[in-house]
Amino acid sequence: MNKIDWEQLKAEMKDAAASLGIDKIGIASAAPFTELRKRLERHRELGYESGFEEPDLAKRTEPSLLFEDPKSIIAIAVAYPSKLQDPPKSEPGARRGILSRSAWGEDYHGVLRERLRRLEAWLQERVPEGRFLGMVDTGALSDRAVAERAGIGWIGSNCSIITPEWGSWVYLGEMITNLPLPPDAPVTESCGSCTACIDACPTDALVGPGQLNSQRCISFVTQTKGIVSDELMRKIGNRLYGCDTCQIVCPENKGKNATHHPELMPDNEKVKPLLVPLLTMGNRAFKEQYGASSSAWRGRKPIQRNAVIALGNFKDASAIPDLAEVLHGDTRFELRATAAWSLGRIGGEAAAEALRAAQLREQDETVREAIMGALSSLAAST
Ligand code: B12
Ligand code: SF4
Ligand code: SF4
Repeated sequence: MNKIDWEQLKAEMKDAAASLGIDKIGIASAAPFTELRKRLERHRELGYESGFEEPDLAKRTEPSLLFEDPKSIIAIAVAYPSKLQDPPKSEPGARRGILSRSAWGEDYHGVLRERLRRLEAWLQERVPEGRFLGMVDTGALSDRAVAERAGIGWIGSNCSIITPEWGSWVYLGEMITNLPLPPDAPVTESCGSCTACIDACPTDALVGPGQLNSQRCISFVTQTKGIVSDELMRKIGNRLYGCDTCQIVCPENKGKNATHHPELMPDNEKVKPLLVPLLTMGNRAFKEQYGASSSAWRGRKPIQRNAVIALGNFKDASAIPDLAEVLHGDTRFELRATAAWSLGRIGGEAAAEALRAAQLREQDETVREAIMGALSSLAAST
């Protein structure tokens, strides 16, 4: 590989990025992420992890543990849309939930892996001795830390990588390689004195600039499978998967709406669906409607539970019979308990009646508690 002009190859690769379906490429050195290691240790001590991260901190921060003799890391970003065209209205009797923008199009894991394969083939053609290890989200490395080092963008106070070109509406991926590509410099932009995301976070999950307590982050909560606390259920609003609040308020995202990747474009009815039909959706229908989206990775239960919560938060009495149906007939205790909460939140005599009827037949202790909690909150409000 001696005779190769690496600077030249890097420039050609960046020129080829758009033809490979990639919006930005940057190069990071493959040196250990020593500062990140300290941050990750502190993050764990404070109990701020979500549990979705790779648990082995050495693997997260030392590329040489993942790849023999790494020489550089190629970071990529692919931009995604942030706006719906003619979104359907959420109206009384026809309330709708919302999926976060990162789950709008085709599952980005597959899309970015395909982009990395194209990039690998492009490089292999020019350097047959090249070796590559690609990863997107589920790999051990911190995609954001790699992207920051590679000059893709800066780490915003909302934790997201913000690119000067596409804002934070970008997916990230990377490839470790034995090609000694010269590293890029980190971008020089920063958040300055802005604190809009920290101020807007509904649960104060952003405990400081670039520091998140995942356990309080609505995005995380929407992806859990159990029963959610009263406080967090109120704050979920109508979010069915993920949360975009700290990105929507970001001035760096103003006017940023990448619509040039057809497979990442949203289908309005899928990303802002009617809530009631979700309640009774079977596995097959779920796979048909959501199987191709990244929101499906935890199965249908979290999305259905969130639909139940959203109906409660809308306080739309027309949903009472549907929620009563869940409370009486759903086989999953988490769904029944959440339906009890939603009925309590909507209130009124019809909701109370459904709760009392369920109390007579419910056997599960957790659900019984939820029913009693809902009935006493109803009694307190009358
Ligand atoms: C676990 C995880 C989550 C968890 C925890 C998120 C978190 N902030 O820690 C939950 C489920 C909450 C989550 C939510 C989301 N996620 Co997520 N998630 C991940 C995952 C798998 C690991 C992240 C992780 O290790 N977190 C632990 C923290 C401590 O490390 P880190 O975030 O990687 O890096 C931080 C440190 O490097 C630190 N840092 C390092 N140096 C310095 C220096 C200074 C001065 C400061 C202040 C900070 C700092 O800041 C970085 C950014 O937070 C990554 C994929 C991956 N393999 O990296 C995707 C990833 C971070 N998620 C992503 C996305 C899109 C989201 C959501 C926007 C989805 C949504 N709409 O709901 C939200 C955003 C929530 C938020 N405000 O961060 C994208 C981010 C794209 C981008 N532009 O930044 C990633 C990279 C997936 C991908 N490949 O595209 N996610
Ligand atoms: S994703 Fe939502 S809950 Fe999480 S930090 Fe951002 S605004 Fe807060
Ligand atoms: S809202 Fe302001 S502080 Fe937060 S990430 Fe955007 S620019 Fe930075």
